[in-house]
Amino acid sequence: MSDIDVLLQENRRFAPPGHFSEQAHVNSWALHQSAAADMEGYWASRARELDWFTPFTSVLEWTPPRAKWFTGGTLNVAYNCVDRHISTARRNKAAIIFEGEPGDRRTLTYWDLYVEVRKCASMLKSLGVQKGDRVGIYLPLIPEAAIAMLACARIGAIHSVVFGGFSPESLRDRMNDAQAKVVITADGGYRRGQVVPLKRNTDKALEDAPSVQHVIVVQRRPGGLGDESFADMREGRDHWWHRLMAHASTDCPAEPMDSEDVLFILYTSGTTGKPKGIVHTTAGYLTGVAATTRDVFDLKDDDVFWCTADVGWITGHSYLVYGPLANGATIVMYEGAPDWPDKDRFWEICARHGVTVFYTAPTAIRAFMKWGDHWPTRHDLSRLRLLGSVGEPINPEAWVWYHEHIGHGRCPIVDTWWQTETGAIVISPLPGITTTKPGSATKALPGYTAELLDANATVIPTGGGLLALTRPWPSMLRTIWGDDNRYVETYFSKWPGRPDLYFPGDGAKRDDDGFFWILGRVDDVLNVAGHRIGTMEVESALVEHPAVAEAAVVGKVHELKGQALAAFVTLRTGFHHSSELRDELKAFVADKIGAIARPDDILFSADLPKTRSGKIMRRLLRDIAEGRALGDTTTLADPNVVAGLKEQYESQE
Ligand code: 7RM
Repeated sequence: MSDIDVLLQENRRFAPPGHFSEQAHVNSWALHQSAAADMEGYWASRARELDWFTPFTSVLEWTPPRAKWFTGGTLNVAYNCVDRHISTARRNKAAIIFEGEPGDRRTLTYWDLYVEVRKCASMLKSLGVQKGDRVGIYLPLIPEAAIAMLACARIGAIHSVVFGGFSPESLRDRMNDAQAKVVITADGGYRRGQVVPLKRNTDKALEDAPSVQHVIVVQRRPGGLGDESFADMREGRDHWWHRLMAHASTDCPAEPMDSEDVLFILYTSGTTGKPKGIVHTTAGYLTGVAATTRDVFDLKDDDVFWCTADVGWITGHSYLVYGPLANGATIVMYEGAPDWPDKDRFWEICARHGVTVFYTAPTAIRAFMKWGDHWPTRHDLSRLRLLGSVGEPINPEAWVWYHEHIGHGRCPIVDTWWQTETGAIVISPLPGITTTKPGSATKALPGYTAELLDANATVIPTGGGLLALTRPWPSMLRTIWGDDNRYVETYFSKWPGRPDLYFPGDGAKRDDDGFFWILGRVDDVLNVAGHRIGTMEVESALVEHPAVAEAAVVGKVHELKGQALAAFVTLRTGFHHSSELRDELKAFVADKIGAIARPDDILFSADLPKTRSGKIMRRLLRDIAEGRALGDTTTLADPNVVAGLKEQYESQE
């Protein structure tokens, strides 16, 4: 396999503002240097920032591709996220500021959380849940989701959160794979003014999930004791959360867990086949997320941190719940959609709660750009001091828009690269020291070693190649639940004879400063006339055009070139498609990055097919561009989008 060609040049630079650097937790590169000199020593010291019941005796046992971190020690994740703050001034500090989509609000202090988590843990125990048992969590984004996760952690039960937007079939498959004993759900959740029927979905899922013995139902819909006809409670199996909690005891000590005990399983859909149950363990995971939350988001006691991700994704696990709470931070949690009831809901929330650190995804940023600058302008965003991005490569244009229109030129941006499998952020700026470049996730954080490799595992110092993590790290996945072979094959078999090299599946380029530019999944890389082109660069060029809000680029078979490019383009509000604009965009790309990347086809569309976590699904666009039947569409947020696109694409030719 040849290297990936590097096309796009981005020369803008953003040094950290002086006032930011002065107060930042990390304000020199010495941390990187000392961590590189003694990786294990570095992580041991970060692990010691946690509260341990018994100290660990060994830092790392590494028998590639298997790592054990901090063995010999015992600790509890819920204790670290809640109990340890109770004996400090944080006792009455807001832990969770919650806002429901309909506008209901609740604030839980650390003390409130302490009460709720212990009661929830007792409730689980009273239903027979024991250490090591699996508990499914299928809830809207409400405080009970965090409480349930922490309650599981408290008693050593393994949670598996399933995103509330998933279907009954997805829930069923995950509960069966995990052999869950209990499912925690709600009578409904709110999304764009509609009620998502979570309990009905659960009933449907459980028709064929015999391991589940009990269902706990949070009453989310208003109306006294809950609408039993809607929730349809099944005698003996189903229990209202509030009824059990009313009698649950706060007397429930945190279970001492071994460092390598499983904390949770989180399913992630691979490109093909059944979802993978990514397994994370206790001490390494918490060390990784606590340390990166503190350093990357520069969290201080007076910060209000809003990570917009749902708990159904790893971002919600690591940077909505575990990382911030381990740091004793105040978090904002919002249940609903960014455009409900209007397209400024996020900015209204930022202004109302005085959000200081805001972390969202490029897909959302591009939607804000598309909707227009006037939405954020209406609100007071002056408390914001730091912005973050995660989930996909962020196009330089979106980065600069975010910097200007949300950060008002004042807030550093941290573009954080990581995965469900890495557990915590791996490549990211540190906001007090890194001079950022729009579109680059910059460098590996202290304690991580990322390289670009070619097919023979030779290091590529500059240029394009395969991203690899060459040393183990504490929050790495430990296996795939029930399928250890798949763990080895998927992540540690890219370079034969080198089970020590982790392959994340992404391509990247490295510039002269050693900065990484993630180019996307290698499955998406294009090959045009022998040039390997990352989709990200062509998409970024398109998005630079003032008419374009979002673009997805795929390859289609071409007799001469091997592949030709097909681009799917969404326009910004106020722009209209025409054949002139199509020609203009083709010329624009050719001009920006070279004739090699000039798209053969451009299709204008109102929406792009995305996964439920907002990542563009190029595989289906390839099916369309190559005239094939559509592959699996079950993981899409809205399967209608892709069916509509197919029709449109075929009728234009
Ligand atoms: C956190 C998360 C992982 C994949 C990863 C990449 C892509 C995530 C960035 C990014 C470029 C980023 N976990 N990705 N963050 N690409 N820049 N800052 O998203 O398991 O759901 O996805 O997402 O391809 O491999 S995930």
